[in-house]
Amino acid sequence: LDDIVAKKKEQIKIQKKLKPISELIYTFKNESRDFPAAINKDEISIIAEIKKASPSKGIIAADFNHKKIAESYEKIGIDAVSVLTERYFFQGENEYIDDVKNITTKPILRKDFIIDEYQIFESKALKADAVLFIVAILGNKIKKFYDLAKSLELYCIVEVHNETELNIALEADCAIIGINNRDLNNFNVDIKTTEKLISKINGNRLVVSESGIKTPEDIKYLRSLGVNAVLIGETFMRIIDDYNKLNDFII
Ligand code: IGP
Repeated sequence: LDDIVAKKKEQIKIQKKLKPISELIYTFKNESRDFPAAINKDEISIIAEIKKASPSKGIIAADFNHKKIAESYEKIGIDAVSVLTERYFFQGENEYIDDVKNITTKPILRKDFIIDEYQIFESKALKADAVLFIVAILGNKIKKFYDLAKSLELYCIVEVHNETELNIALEADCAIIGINNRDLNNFNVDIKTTEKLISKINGNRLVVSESGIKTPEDIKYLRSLGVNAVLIGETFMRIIDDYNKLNDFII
């Protein structure tokens, strides 16, 4: 995680010079798709991720084509799309958001490592509907970032991995909590992380279980815990050409 954050810092420095916030805001359009509504249904919702590579697995999808993946997702009827835009570790691109938004009717989550307020403006300019804030990176800055995103009509998933991080998210009064089953410092995945943390989430919040979801049974298990949505990346990337297999996950 430290490596990713360091690389991000470098990139943002350059981006800020290339495109200052004052320029970005001219491109803002108010066309936000309602992300919370998409994951607030009677049934469990599915957020399907577009992810070419990851630091733990290397290249996941050899013949990766973000548009084709978006088409497959649209066809099977997922509820929202998560688009990785981080370049150096996940091989994402900012431009994928607009491409995917033109294919799907669903809201789009920009999946990246947000460490600077600049990136919130950038996400809006890229037409994301929602962004991810990782408490392990932002700590108590969450509240400030959250308020800025809200003012730009961007929805936020606030990601936690343990109880300390969860308490920070709850104190900031975040409406959508993402429980990452993966520890970003050692990449260990344990889907039971969701079970451990969900009982501590109070109030009227939406809960997303993220990472390591491999089977329709995993989804049923998470549904039984009261999770509102699951975020699935790698598993879908590996079966993206097989509609029957993909369809098994739509429960
Ligand atoms: C998806 P998986 O195991 O289904 O591919 O995981 C998603 O949860 C994961 O990509 C993720 C992520 C993140 C990526 C969760 N939080 C933060 C980058 C940054």
